Amino acid sequence: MSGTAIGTRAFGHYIDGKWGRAESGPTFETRNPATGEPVATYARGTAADVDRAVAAAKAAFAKWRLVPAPKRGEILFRAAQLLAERKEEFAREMTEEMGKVLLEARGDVQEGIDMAFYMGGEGRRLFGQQVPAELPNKWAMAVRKPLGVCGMITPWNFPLAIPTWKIMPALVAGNTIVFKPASLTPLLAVRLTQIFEEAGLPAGVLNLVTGTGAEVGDAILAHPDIALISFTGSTETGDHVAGEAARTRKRVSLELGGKNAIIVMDDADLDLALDGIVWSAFGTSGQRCTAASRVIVHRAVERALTDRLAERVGKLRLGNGLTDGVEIGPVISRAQLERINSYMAIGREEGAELVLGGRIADDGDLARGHFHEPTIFGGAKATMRVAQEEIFGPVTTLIPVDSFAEAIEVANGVQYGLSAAIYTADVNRAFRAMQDIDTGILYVNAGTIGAEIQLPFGGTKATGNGHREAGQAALDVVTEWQSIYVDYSGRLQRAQIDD
Ligand code: UN1
Repeated sequence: MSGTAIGTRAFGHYIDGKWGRAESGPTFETRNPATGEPVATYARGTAADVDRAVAAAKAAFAKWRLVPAPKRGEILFRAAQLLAERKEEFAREMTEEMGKVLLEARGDVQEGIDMAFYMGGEGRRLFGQQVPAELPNKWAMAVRKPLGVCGMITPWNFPLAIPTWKIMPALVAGNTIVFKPASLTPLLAVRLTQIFEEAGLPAGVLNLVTGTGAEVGDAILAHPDIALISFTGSTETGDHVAGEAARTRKRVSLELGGKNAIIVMDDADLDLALDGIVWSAFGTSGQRCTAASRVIVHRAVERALTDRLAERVGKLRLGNGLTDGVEIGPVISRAQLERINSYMAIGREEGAELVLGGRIADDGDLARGHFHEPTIFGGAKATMRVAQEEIFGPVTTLIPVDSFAEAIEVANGVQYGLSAAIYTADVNRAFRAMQDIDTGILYVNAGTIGAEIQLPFGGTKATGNGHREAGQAALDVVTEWQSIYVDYSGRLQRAQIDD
């Protein structure tokens, strides 16, 4: 194991440009999900800490909103540069605390770097609208204005990337932030905050409060001085977030669950489809919102695909994500492991065929962590719970279909709408899938994961509430439009009435 300081690292909140001491109050600890070893200790925040953080953010907003956007963008560029310099170090820390294999932890940090550079560039764009006025000697335009204090509540599966999706657009647009990371993985949130401090972000613009959802999260949801909540997590918690935030009429942006499908048609390149399924279903141990937890397969290729998939997945190596050659890391916690494993009995009782896996993996060193065998259910019906519910683990369910039309119907027949994919060599089918699949993200001849930050990220139906992160769409979440009319005619001109 790297880092002799493991278990001795302790971090307080970061409020108004100052780091508190973790030891000055109650704390909580994180543990490496691969080994059970302690990783770090954090201050366990309260509503009083949230109050202080919001007050700091509110005071800082008065100045930050007036800093020219290109200057705000320069701070993001510096943060991007610093993240790039520490990419390897941060990736290792992420693997220690969250468990994803190092290759993927590097990808998570890279996604944060990409977002920082992209939104840094927005400092010199932040396009508004300028349109012709209907009256002479009159100017008409709309500009983006920041909202104020934003409450950012982030999940454990992308400890760096998802915080950057929320924080970078908010900052470049002139907002200030109270940031609450998942209590299972605050380390990269601490690192990101330290990076901003080093990059010269003024005190109070970004405040970090660690702790539980019930204490810190709920205090953020209830605070009257917070204008926006951006939350990524389960649909169940998302419903709670939206309900609580409605009491103080906050804007709410939600990124919630998925039950993403890969369709494999009878004309697909099976080798390519297998690569996409293995990567999308079992990468990050299936703990991505975008994970392929369903494979909708044309009956003509069902047998071949099932057999070849089982052969490939059976060879995947489980273990500590810092060990060379390991392809599947642990899942995040004991509770999650048990939840995933409970679906094994659910699937079997419903009559799905257990093609591979199905057990908690506890041979040798694996017993120290939270490992689940990569699992494939085959021959499933689209209505079964294993074909409908988000499992968030290394489990995928194969559903045979007889036609393209049925494949589309099954793909759309779940409550979620985040990501979907189709493997086909037929350009007409590909375009019909683009037209008829009801998801926020769609892939043709690629798996369901791997969204790039310059396009909108998010989904339809129970996956969210209509907002998008990333790309230009992220700016719509963190800004308010102000339409401005300037009449330089020197006389009263009445819209809709005068010529
Ligand atoms: C998530 O799972 O919440 O497209 C985010 C992807 C990554 C982001 C996933 N770029 O899989």
